Amino acid sequence: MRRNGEPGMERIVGAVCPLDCPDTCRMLVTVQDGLAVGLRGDPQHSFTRGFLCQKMARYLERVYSPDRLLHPMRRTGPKGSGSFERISWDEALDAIAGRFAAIVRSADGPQAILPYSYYGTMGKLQASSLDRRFFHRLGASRLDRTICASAGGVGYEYTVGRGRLGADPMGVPKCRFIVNWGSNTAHTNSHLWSLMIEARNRGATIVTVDPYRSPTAVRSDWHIQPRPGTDAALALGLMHVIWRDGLQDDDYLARSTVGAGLLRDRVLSEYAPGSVAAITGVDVETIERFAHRLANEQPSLIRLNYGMQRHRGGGMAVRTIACLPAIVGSWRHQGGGALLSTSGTYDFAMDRLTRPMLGPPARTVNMNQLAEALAGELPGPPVQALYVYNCNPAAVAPDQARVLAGLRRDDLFVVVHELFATDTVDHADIVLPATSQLEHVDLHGSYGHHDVMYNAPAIAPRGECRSNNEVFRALADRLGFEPELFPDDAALIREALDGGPSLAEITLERLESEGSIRLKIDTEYAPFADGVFPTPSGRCELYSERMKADGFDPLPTYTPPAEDPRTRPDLADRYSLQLLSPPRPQFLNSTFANSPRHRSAAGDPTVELSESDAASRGLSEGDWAEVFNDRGRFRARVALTGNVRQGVAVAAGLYWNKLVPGGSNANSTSSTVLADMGGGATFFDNLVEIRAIDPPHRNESPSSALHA
Ligand SMILES: Nc1nc2c(c(=O)[nH]1)N[C@H]1C(S)=C(S)[C@@H](COP(=O)(O)OP(=O)(O)OC[C@H]3O[C@@H](n4cnc5c(=O)[nH]c(N)nc54)[C@H](O)[C@@H]3O)O[C@H]1N2
Ligand SMILES: Nc1nc2c(c(=O)[nH]1)N[C@H]1C(S)=C(S)[C@@H](COP(=O)(O)OP(=O)(O)OC[C@H]3O[C@@H](n4cnc5c(=O)[nH]c(N)nc54)[C@H](O)[C@@H]3O)O[C@H]1N2
Ligand SMILES: [Mo]
Repeated sequence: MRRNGEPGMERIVGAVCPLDCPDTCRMLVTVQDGLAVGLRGDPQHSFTRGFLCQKMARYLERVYSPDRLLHPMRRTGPKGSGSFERISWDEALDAIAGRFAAIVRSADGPQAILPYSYYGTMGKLQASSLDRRFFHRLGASRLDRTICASAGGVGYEYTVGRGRLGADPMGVPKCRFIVNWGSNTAHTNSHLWSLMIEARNRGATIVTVDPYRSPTAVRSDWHIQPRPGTDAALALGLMHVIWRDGLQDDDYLARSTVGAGLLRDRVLSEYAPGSVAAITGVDVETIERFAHRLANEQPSLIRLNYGMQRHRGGGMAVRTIACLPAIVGSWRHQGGGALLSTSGTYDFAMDRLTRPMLGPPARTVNMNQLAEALAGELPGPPVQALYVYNCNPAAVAPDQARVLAGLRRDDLFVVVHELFATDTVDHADIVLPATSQLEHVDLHGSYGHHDVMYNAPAIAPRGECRSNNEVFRALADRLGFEPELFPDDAALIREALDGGPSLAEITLERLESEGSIRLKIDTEYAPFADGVFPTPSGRCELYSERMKADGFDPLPTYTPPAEDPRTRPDLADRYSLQLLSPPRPQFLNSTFANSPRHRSAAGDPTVELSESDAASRGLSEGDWAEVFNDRGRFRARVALTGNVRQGVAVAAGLYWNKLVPGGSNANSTSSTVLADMGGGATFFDNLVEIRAIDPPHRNESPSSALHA
């Protein structure tokens, strides 16, 4: 099929990186005879400037991988075995529609169907449009998508009024003091990191606050290493020093905040550097110096990310840190203040796209509690059918052993729409093959810059792959839903763009020709320079009536972790190491963990320990060890990098279970305890123990390990 003009003719198609990452790079795909033969970053894109990360630079290998799923399949072996036979799309869609219709008619009703998705693609269309309409119209259970950013989103919103408004990354080169707080920026937001380096070249200092000497901490001028989950206490200690030493911005505080006096009284009486040092493990002198520099070296920026959110007190920690810019007056400057996410600047018409009011009211299931949902422990009817897309819960969800046990329930009907045979796919009754980003159309915002972007399809779908939206259209048709609710993708893009002032004059036609367009916001955008905040009071709420009404302390406070040996002696007897399991740079969550190139670059799973913790357990560099707690266990090689303090362990990377010895990853130990706000996940609030084991046999097949 020659769809692309003359044989041999090359054309360049503008695309967008679909990964769940703040950078949202613009890419240029070279297409020849219907094949994508080249892919590079777009040097014209203002934020990403032509540079792609080590994952997306090789995206064509993924698109054309021999491992792509290319046709629908039906399970033939036991659940989890990954044995399937090829079927036609008609057979697959009939099986799904038939089963869904039967569940809708059953005594349990449609709420026994649970959609399960996250951001395998960030595209507005393929991540949150017809899927939402379909499941709302069906009356299925609703999914609260809390696995990543919801605790901090809510905490930030209490303070500044809109969870996802923050400093303009394009202003970062002007900053003088830059803090990466719980953020591995050099790897997880690498284009922002380049702007930080630009600031450093102009004299700025880069600081990282992280219990782990992360790659970003290694490259920073100053690394502050608190105990996990103690960030709020550290921030309150900074406030103490700032007020005690008169470093606060009185004018900004008086004009633009609520509750400054109350907060000042609290921190002066309760958070003296000595007590904060005892909680955080950060010494008094560091706390004093950090406070002085943050206040004095303006513009200062706090890039706060996910590290501190994945603990029980994560919402309150973000809420507390988000007060600092108003106290030191850093919101006055472009690039200054705090940056959690930029996505709130976009006025996409999300409600029109997703239609939350469609269909009957239904229960909401928190996605972090998939284990409980599949075990029938949540209120409402038992889950009879699970439809997974854009997500790999068998590897990424907490309390993995219980998630897998749930997925293996014989009476559960599981549909998985995927590009690759993930651990989740192995548990499917019906597997549907998904298009890659080069094979479908999409519209993108970003959570790390301010551009609206258009992803044009570059090539025809491989094999029989279909996009998420195509599948929901076909299922809607089979279930007799109103066709006007399931229009084509161009119509959906127009609806999404018809949202509000920041999108004024941005049309599908312009996007098709320009590819990427900055939102209609100031060139020198500084959201709170005028001191007006989108809170109920119109000010930055250091004291929050809304929090009080919601049952929280209305003032910032410190909430200890759920699993901390110092506050949980009951657990500390058996499990004394706080395990952090952040992503590995070679993978994007569990995406790319099946790519031979990225797997070999990442190497075996590792667990980093302090010398003394290793020695007391008889462990040496390179030894295979088992990391375990009451929830489960996984294997990793001991790495003595000097990057963790005593009492902390780090197992980076979300490996695929079936591709590692032992057949499980770090989420076999993480818990489904929810964070204080937003129902957030607590992946890093996790006490474990570690013991030596024999090395895996050379010929031990990872998949036989899984099914042993
Ligand atoms: N290369 C790559 N980039 C990615 C991703 C990826 O998988 N790979 N994932 C993307 C996604 S979905 C997300 S959500 C973001 C995540 O982006 P980040 O938030 O930057 O990533 P993490 O590595 O999860 O967490 C950052 C750091 O927080 C630290 N940390 C853990 N506990 C605490 C704590 O209590 N306090 C403090 N201060 N720090 C703590 C960890 O040690 C880690 O170094 O990155 C996105 N970008
Ligand atoms: N222990 C621990 N656990 C974590 C984290 C951690 O740091 N530590 N991080 C958490 C975070 S921040 C996040 S965001 C989650 C991420 O968890 P997930 O959202 O599950 O992310 P991925 O592992 O990248 O899996 C996404 C899947 O979507 C598929 N996909 C991509 N595009 C499409 C498409 O167009 N259609 C369909 N149907 N499928 C597609 C990909 O092939 C991939 O398998 O994991 C969380 N889990
Ligand atoms: Mo995430």
